[in-house]
Amino acid sequence: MNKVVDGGFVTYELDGDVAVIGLNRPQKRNAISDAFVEAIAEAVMRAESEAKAGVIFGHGDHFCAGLDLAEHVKKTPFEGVRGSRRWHTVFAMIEHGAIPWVSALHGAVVGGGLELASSTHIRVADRTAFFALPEGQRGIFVGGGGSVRAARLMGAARMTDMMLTGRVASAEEAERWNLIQYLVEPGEARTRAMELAKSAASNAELSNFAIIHALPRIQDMAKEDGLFVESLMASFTATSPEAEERLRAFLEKRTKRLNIPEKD
Ligand code: 1HE
Repeated sequence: MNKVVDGGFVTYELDGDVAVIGLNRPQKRNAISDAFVEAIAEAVMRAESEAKAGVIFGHGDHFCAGLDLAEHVKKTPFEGVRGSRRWHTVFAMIEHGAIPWVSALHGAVVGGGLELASSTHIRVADRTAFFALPEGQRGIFVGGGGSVRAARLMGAARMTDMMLTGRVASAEEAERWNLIQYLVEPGEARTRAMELAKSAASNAELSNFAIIHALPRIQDMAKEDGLFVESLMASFTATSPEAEERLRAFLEKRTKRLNIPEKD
């Protein structure tokens, strides 16, 4: 494993093909300031240049308490909208970049923290995780893509409830609501996220690219358009040299079959 680089707001390390970004402002519960957003952007760009998948986790007792409210309180309306647009750009680098990302969640996954997690492709939470969108209580609105990404994961009705009433969802509720895909025991989120990221990193890069770029876009298309784009992506990936080699490896029994879970 590469040495952990502590860039102030984030730590960065490379574990094989997987880049690991740690949100590193635990004394402020990993609240995200403007400089913190830039540190995330820098780490994501570095990961894209040297890794095949990435993991994002939080140092300390929480994943992330969202927007840095102390910094936000002093902003003009124009600075506010520019700040929100910058969050959109940086989180889009995660969602529609070159590699898949897995978030490992524990403790507070709140406001902008939930928006960050929603921009990753797979969310793993341990049972200490709790999810909230207290923007209504703070007199603000989501600004890091939550109205698009988090609402699509859990549905607008649940998100409206969370924002209007301050409802805090448990990790178990988050799993039922489709906010997370994996629920693990306390302290195990990062280990499971690493396993999943390593698994994704072993796929053909072109397939991963198609999965993270085409699949979400197809959800926004009319049925016939979606099917047409699917055919293009299917042909584009299947005719690549890597696909040919991987298909041959399967037929010649040189590769593992499915990861079928073992029964207890
Ligand atoms: C913060 C922040 C923050 C903590 N900005 N400083 N997010 C929220 O409304 C969540 C606000 N935070 C909390 O509700 C709690 O801090 C937690 C439940 C996450 C954790 O509680 P706890 O008891 O462990 O910590 P604490 O004592 O509340 O906080 C420790 C310190 O972190 C304290 O500073 P200190 O100088 O008094 O030690 C807090 O002020 C500081 N801190 N959270 C600034 N968020 C792009 S739009 C997105 C919109 C949003 O994200 S809105 C949701 C904002």
